Amino acid sequence: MIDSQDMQLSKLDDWLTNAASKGAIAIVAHKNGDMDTIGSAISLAASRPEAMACGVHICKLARRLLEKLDAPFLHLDAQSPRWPKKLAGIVVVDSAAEDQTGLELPRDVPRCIIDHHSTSDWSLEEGDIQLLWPVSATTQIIHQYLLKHKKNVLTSKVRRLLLAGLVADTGRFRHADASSFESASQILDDGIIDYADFIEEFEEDILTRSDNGAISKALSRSDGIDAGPWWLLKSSAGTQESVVCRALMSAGADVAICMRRREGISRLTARASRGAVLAGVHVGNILSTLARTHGGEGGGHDGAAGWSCSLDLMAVESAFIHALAGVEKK
Ligand SMILES: [Mn+2]
Repeated sequence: MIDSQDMQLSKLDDWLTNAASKGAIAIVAHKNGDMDTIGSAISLAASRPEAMACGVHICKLARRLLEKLDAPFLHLDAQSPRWPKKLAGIVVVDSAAEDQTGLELPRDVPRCIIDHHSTSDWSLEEGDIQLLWPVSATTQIIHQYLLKHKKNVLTSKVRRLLLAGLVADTGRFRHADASSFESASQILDDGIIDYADFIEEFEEDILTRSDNGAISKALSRSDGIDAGPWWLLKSSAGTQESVVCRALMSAGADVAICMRRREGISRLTARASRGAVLAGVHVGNILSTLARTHGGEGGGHDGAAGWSCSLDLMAVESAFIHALAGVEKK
C-alpha cells in the first residue's frame, strides 16, 4: 500500500532530519535546470542549514530569477563534481532518472527522490525514499512539505520560487489541474506577492533575438503528416524546441515534435494536445519505450516529453512516427 501524502511528507521530514544530523545534504536539480527543478531545490534547501541546492547547468530563465532573488546555488562540474563535505544525503528533485541529473551520484549516500513525472527509472535501495506525486510541478510537493513541516521557510522569496516552478511547468496554467490552482492559491495566500506583477516580470525578455530567428526558421521548415490516426507536425531547431512545439500545437497538431542534434546526441521534444492525450496518446510512455529499445534517455508526461540518444535524426524521427502511428484512437 502506498502511504498517504501526509504520511510521505512526515517520512520526508524524518529522512531530512536524520541526514542533517549526520552531515550535509545535497539537493540536486536536473541538468539544464528549469524553473521547476531549480525552484524546488532552492526552496527545499532553505529548510535546513545543512542542505545545499546544486546541479549541472541551469536555464537562462532560472538563472535570471536566481540572480534577482540572490538565491544560493552550487554549480557542479559534470566530470568532477565537488560535493559538499561529509555528504549524508542526496535529494534529487524533478528527475525521472539518474542520468537526467547529468551526474554520477555517489551510491553510498542515501537518496530521496521527489518527482512528478509519470515515468520513473530510479531503483531504490535500503535507506532511500521516493515521493512520486501526480501533480503539475515538483514545487507543489515542496510547497506541501514546507506548509506542513517548515512553515517559517515560506518567505516571499521562497513563495516566488515555488510559484515560478508551477507557472513554468503548467505552461502558464494551460496544462493546470485542480491541484495546480489549489497550490497557487495557497502560495499566494499571504498576500505579499502581486501576481500580475510577478507574471510580467516572469515573461520579460524570455527569448533573445537569435532565439526569435531560430524559431521562425524552424516554423518555416515544419511539415505535417498523418501518423496513423494522428496529425503530426514536425520540425527541427537548434534551440527553444518547446517554443517551436507550442507554435506547432497552436497550428492544430495532435502531436508536435521538434528535433535537434548536437555533439553526437539527437534530442526529440514531443508535445500532445489535450484531445490526443484523452484519446490515448502518452508521449512520455512512447519516448521511454523508445529509449529502452533504441538507447538513450526518454520519458516525461502524457502531453510533454523528451528523448535523447545517439541515433541520427532520421532514425529518431522514423522511430517516433512508427510508435505514434501504432497508438490506437480511443
Ligand atoms: Mn517539473
